[in-house]
Amino acid sequence: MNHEEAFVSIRNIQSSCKSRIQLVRIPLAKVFPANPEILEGAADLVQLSYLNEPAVLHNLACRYGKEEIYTKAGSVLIAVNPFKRVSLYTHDFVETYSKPTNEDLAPHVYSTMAYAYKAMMQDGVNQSIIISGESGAGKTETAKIAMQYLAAVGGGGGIEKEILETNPILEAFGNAKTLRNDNSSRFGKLIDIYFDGSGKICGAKIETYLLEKSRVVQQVKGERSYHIFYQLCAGASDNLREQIHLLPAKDYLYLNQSSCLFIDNVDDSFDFVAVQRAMKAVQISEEYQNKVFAMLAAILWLGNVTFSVIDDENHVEVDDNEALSCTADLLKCSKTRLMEALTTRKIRAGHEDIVQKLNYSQAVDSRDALAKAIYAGLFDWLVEWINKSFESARNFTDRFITILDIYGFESFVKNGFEQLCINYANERLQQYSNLHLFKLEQEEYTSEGIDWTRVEFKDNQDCLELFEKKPLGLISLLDEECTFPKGTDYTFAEKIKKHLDGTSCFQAERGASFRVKHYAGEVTYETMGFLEKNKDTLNFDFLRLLASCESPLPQIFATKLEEDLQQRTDPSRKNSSESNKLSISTKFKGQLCRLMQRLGDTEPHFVRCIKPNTLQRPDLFEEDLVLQQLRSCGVLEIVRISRAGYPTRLSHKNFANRYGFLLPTTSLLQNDSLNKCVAILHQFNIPPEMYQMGFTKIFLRAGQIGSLEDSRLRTLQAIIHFQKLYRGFKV
Ligand code: AOV
Ligand code: MG
Repeated sequence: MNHEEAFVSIRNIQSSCKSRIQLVRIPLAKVFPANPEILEGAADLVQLSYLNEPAVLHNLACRYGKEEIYTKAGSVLIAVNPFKRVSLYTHDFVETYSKPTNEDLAPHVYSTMAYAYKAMMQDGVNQSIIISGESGAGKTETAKIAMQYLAAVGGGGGIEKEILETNPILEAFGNAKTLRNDNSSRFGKLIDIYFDGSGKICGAKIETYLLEKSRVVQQVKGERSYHIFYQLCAGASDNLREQIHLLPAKDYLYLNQSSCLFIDNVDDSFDFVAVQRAMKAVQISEEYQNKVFAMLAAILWLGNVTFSVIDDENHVEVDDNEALSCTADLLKCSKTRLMEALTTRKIRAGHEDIVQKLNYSQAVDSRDALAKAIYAGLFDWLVEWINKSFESARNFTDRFITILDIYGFESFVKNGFEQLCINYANERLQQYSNLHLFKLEQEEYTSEGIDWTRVEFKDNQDCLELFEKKPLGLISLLDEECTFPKGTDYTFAEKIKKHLDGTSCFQAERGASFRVKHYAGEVTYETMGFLEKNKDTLNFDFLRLLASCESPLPQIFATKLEEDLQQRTDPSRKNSSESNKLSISTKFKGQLCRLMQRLGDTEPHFVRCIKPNTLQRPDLFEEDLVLQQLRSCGVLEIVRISRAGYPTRLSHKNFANRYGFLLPTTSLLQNDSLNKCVAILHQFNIPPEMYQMGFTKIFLRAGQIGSLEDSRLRTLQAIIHFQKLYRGFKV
């Protein structure tokens, strides 16, 4: 054997962990030490003697084969999607994890939640659960499991059931089948669950982020629109069907164009019953439910509205057919006004309105814009309603645990504005995790003068700057192009190529495409539709039309109308850049920024979901796919930092106060906190490699505080016992 090569017995990892031995010749540089068998399937990657990529993969694969889908990586919980029911969520599990115990319990979402709940109750610090991972990795399921745990330990008042019922509603209206995930979230969600002083759930508040509206009118082959449409078409009662002129899903253009009407193992009509039940649980009466369904039907009928060209300039009129009558009837608006709004546009010239006729493609776009606006309005209305129903109870407390579940990183063959926004949100979240897991940690060591070997991590600041930099970032340049009357998707592509080519993370591509190097992989975006989607202008006439309808939506549109009117008429805003309505991307940037600030006021817990295969199949662990995800979120680095780090830290004063009374009376003469700390460490034989003394704080390695706490508890119990005896003696 020469120096460069080694014969290695390769264990062919099967999901069951059974090994098959095979001899192969490979370069020495590619050989990594394996961990002793006793560490096979370790519950915390921190325990591994050898920390290398194959070892981590092997460990996760072993656990996955045993249906142990959760593994700790230091402070982060890794959850590998089982794509099948696993028996980890029974009542017994809730019991086990919610009881105080000294035992080391297996990693679980429940243990993360139990820790957060305890910290919130004991220390009064609000907590956040930040769930990340690619599309289909299991974020939404994890969020639901987390909510179910909280409902189990903090339930009893009944409100927890209502809170859980928000899930089927929001999933029906905000999730859809994509090529990556049969139940993909197309909006971001932050839910605060509020608790009273006794730890009981007393309310909730939901905030949603940028719903993918374009899906309502268009989907790529093999994907679907929002679940609720198919559920309605499949599950509506005969009575309702008649009331809202409903046809089967296959007869609506908005649903049949992607040649995908069903999802394997999903019964839409069964799910419709569940959604109706859930709506009832959050006090949406049957009457109102039917109004919501009527709006959905209106959207579907609107999609079937057709136009005929009437002159050489391609101008159109609306075909007066069933689709048009049904739409007008369901929206409760006049047919003539609807026809007018669909085929003309009023433009303000000086003090006069000029009516411009629309050509075929403009008319189709305006029809689709109306459908999208109604759907987005309906979604907002639902969220607002749900929030109102929890409002009164929430007022009595400011103690909460918040759970973040956004859309995961996406990369398709074709990626558009939606993917750009989704992936931008993921970059923000990635930076937030980095900040907490690496930056702040290391900064504290430095500022406290702790002897420390830095752990390098992949910073994604460059990529965020590519998006956010002013004036030459993607968002600013897009906004700028949107204000140019002659700006098109193509001129936008030219512009970003001119200004951004050569910057790291950006690469010009052929035609109107560009490529971004994201923390989770490279994605090529096509700029088609960027300007329209970013502007998101709804024809003013539509707003007025909708505000005049007698449907349940006018409330929302009336507010929008007012805002819009104000923006257009407020002279103080004229000619300033704010006079234009904020674009979608700029609004989203602001929302994400506020989200990060809100999370910043909480103690965060990170759950990283991993997708083991792209086929959404159980018992299939594709190593390359998993490895790429582990790399992108820096799992190895997280483990390194946890291993080298000192997770427990207390100020000298707190440490001295908490454990000082355990010292023999002679040492108590020390009145300086630092000296007391040193005396305590000596008294309890804590070896020097297990702690470091900072300028103001003492840093302890994992596990060290446990024995001190045990002694403290035992001594306190003895004191109480003694006091009782003493009192008994006196009486
Ligand atoms: P995501 O939220 O991360 O994707 P989901 O939570 O929707 O992914 O998970 C996708 C599918 O994986 C689910 O529909 C389940 O079938 C399965 N799954 C995930 N976690 C579990 C679990 N703990 N037990 C059983 N099955 C599970 V996206 O919303 O696309 O980013 O935008
Ligand atoms: Mg999801």
